[in-house]
Amino acid sequence: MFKKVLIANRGEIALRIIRSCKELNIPTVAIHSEADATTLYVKKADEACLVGPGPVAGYLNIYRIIDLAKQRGADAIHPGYGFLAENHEFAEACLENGITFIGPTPKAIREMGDKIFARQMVKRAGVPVVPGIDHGISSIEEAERISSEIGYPVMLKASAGGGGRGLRLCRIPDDLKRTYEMARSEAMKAFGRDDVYIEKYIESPRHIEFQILADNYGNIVHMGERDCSIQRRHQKLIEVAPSPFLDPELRKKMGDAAVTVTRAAGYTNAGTVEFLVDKDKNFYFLEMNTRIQVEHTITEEITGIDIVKEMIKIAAGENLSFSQDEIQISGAAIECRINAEDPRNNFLPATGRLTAYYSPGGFGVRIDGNVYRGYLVPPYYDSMLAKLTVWGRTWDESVSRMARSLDEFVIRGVKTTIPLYRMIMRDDKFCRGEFDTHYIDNNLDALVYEDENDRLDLVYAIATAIAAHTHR
Ligand code: MV4
Repeated sequence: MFKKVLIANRGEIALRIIRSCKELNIPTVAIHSEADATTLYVKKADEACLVGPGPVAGYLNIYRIIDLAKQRGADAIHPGYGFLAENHEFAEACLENGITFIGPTPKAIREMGDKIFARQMVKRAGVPVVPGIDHGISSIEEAERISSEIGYPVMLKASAGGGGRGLRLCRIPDDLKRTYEMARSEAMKAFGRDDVYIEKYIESPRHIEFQILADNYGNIVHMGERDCSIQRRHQKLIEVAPSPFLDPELRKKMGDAAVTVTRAAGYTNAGTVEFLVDKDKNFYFLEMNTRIQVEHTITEEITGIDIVKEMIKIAAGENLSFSQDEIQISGAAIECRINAEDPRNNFLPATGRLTAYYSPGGFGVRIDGNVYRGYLVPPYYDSMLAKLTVWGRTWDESVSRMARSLDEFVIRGVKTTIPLYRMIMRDDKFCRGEFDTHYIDNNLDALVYEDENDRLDLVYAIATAIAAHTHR
């Protein structure tokens, strides 16, 4: 096992990784910016070092991070999600410096980051992909010819994109004309590569992904699926497991397909195989994520398996300690991402100090966070304050438990997504498990609520006015 693990990340996922390391008796090194210096994960790690410069660049500074690992005697690095997690050059640099990267091989990261390559590979393995072309497009004429063959609407995608970046929906040939060059130059700016491809557009799909674990000896299991359809602008908000939309037969077929993809890719460690599922329950491979994901907690709750711990054990060269038959899906889990955002103002991110923070608890309730009363929400990072995950014996019990937990949750000082989620847990369509990727856009206006923070703002405004008019 490793002597020491450096965590190349911040916030809740850094704390999440520290917790698994503690249970494995592995000392940890946290890295942090100046803005993060006094936050919880830094205190909970055994050692901490400042990585400059600035609030973000340090977390992306490959050679500085590897240097710190060497200085502190860390023989492994966990990248978390975001930042360097899917950077194959970082994984490679770790290896070259004799440090184990806790994740897949650089080759797997690079290959899965190339969406055209992944599509070809998956198709060869016999797993369905969305109807489309399997090579890059080289001209607008070719794009038009292929789109009319596939049939509109189509989606223009950047090969280096993913997670919703570099996408263009084209309903008519004119859309393609207008966006083709723009899509290419945007892809070049964002990813340094401008190859694009085209797929048939799947209307109102569900986004269903399978969690995978694979050791270095060819043992591969899936841990069931997560339904991540409830999102806005490709930011997931609520995830559930298992998906209310899958029956046992489809679950088996998709789980087998996810394992097939993993095997064909020669993939190791933890990963996620994403699918789109259409109204007629056809499923199509979308992409493979080569990292631990934010929403991994719901899979842990329904399987009882600590995914981060498994990642560390696999990276240390251990065999998977369970087979597919030994993974039992039990009950249902829901995760709500508690974001500092105002859903009634276009999900505008909020910054400021948390003047009150009281997190829910009780049976089946789990909080993964890095905030507390007095925490200053900085403007530099994503707006997720905490993840609230609940488990219940049934879907209905987990919905009631999430509603109850959200009612207990108190956060004051910044606007959050909590009031919106309270409404969603009481929405008939959600409660019946009837939602697709358009749920938030289609229902936001109907999900009206009063934010207790607004009432408090009024109280403070009146108090300030009274104070200003009081003669001393
Ligand atoms: C699609 C699609 C419909 N048809 N591809 C968005 C995330 C990225 N991984 C791919 N995405 C989509 N690809 C075809 N051929 C619809 C989406 C999509 C979507 C997918 C999952 C979750 C939310 C979404 C929201 C809008 C579009």
